[in-house]
Amino acid sequence: MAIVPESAPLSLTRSVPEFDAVVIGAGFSGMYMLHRLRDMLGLSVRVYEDGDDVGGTWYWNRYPGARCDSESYIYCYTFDRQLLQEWQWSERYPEQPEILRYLNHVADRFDLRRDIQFSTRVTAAAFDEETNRWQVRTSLGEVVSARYLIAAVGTLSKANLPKFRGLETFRGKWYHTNQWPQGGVDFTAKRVAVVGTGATAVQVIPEVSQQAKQLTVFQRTPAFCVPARNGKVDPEVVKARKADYDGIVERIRNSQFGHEIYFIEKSALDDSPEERQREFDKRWDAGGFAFWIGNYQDMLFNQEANDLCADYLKRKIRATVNDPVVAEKLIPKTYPYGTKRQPLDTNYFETFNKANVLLVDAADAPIEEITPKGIRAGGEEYEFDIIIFATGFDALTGPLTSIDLRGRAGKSLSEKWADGPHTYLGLAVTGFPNLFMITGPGSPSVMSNMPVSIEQHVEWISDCVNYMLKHNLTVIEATPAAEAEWTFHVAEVADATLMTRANSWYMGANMPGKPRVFMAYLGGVGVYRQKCDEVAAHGYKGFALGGTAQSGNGR
Ligand code: N01
Repeated sequence: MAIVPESAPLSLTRSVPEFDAVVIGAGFSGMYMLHRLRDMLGLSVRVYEDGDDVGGTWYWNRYPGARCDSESYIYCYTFDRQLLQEWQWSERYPEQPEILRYLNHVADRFDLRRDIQFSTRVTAAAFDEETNRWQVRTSLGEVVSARYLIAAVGTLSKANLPKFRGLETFRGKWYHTNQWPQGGVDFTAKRVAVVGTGATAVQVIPEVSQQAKQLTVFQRTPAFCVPARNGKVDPEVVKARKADYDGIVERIRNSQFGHEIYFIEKSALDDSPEERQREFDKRWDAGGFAFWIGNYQDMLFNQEANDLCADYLKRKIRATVNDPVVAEKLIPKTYPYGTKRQPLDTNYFETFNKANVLLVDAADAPIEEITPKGIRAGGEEYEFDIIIFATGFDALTGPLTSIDLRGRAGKSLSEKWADGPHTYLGLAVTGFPNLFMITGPGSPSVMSNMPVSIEQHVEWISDCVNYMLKHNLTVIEATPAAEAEWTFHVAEVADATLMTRANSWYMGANMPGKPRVFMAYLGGVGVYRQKCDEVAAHGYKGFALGGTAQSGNGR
């Protein structure tokens, strides 16, 4: 291991271990990236992972109720048909321990761990323009060099813990949902606060309310929830799906969002109120994302159509919550339906009927400070034994800019993205040659079923690396024109929708000072895949390729 002082400029650090590729992160994306590069291309790969085992998102997010909102039969790798046949999911929506077991199984099956260095964070990486290689520094002080640097860092991996005054004075225990203790937390006889009401809190709140003596929820913006309707899947359905995986994979890869869920191909305004009610009921009863991404096709484009969907959900809240004052507080009023990520719930609104649950409207009474005893909001002090921050993430860009990534001329990614992410296809960044991002900003990413987008990116990147090897090339970089055109396109597609109207994490609006930019590509998983394939088919159009293996220090 080459240990190099933190002060030594990375670009001047030579004589260090060399790899063909360094992959940052051993979640869904890093694991598959390793398999592709090592086992299919025969490259030397080092994966660095902050956690002490594989799993990424599913390693860290162990909070009570943690469960995936995509259906299990498609929330998995599809690259190995045998694996698809072998693995049995126990429920419609897989819960965190089960997904972690699955990822461990994959790590064993493909013997991945021997090339993953755990408990090691990549802290910095700099591109060396002389050798066309990345110099990578880790939290252990180790420096290695790699031709390719692949950020498999996840999109929701940098927790957002708001800077609440006085947190350090709190005498109880506090946790962020993203950094949940391995052994779990016992809420028995405890007074518990949950801050936040996003998709995570919606899973946490009903669970904690069952154990805690008293649960107080601090809500700044209410959520439009729909029922998950989790449960066992009919064995006949499981069998039919197993028999049809080729068809399923084809359909999800070419879909809008990576699910087998499709918009109703007409306007909500074209149906009579009775027909609309029937369509809404059907989706409400089906549970899951059907109400969100399987609704009328103009729901995310037309405010009038959107209002019809929103009104249906508001009626459901009023019908579920007994106290009309509480119900009104729980009804979203400040953003169009579906423009924040759809939370799926199991008894979320019902939870506010329980005698031990209190809702504090943090929009009217903002959290002022954390005190030794609890939380002061709206001039009142609430006392707690435990505070849970379900306050989300510095999404998409945060995990990347929190690494000191420096491209040509030592320019940092944070500087480059000061006014929002600029990328080509969400895969590459001008000025950062040989760097690839998996599900980066500007790709469908968080607006899709993640494993579908992850597999597409991993396969595209490994095909690209293979092309470089075959053509004896050592450097690939997005051209400024291609990057500018793509970044403009991502924005124009988002601007045509209502999605930009919410203060969502998709917009960076949850982080004070973060530029307000819609960060995912909304053109659809299928359309996007075609565009990426065309780029590859045209010799990586929009990229400048160069160098030779001789000039560039081996492969
Ligand atoms: O985070 P969020 P999340 N004072 O940002 C509130 C994925 N996920 O962890 O809306 C008071 O959505 C904030 O309020 P506001 C999924 O993609 C996946 O819940 O900003 N409140 C909000 O209510 C999801 O979208 C699964 O006004 C403050 C909450 O904290 C993403 O993770 C399951 C505050 C944060 O909500 C993030 O969800 C769960 C403050 N200072 C989650 N700061 C799966 O299915 C923030 N808040 C895989």
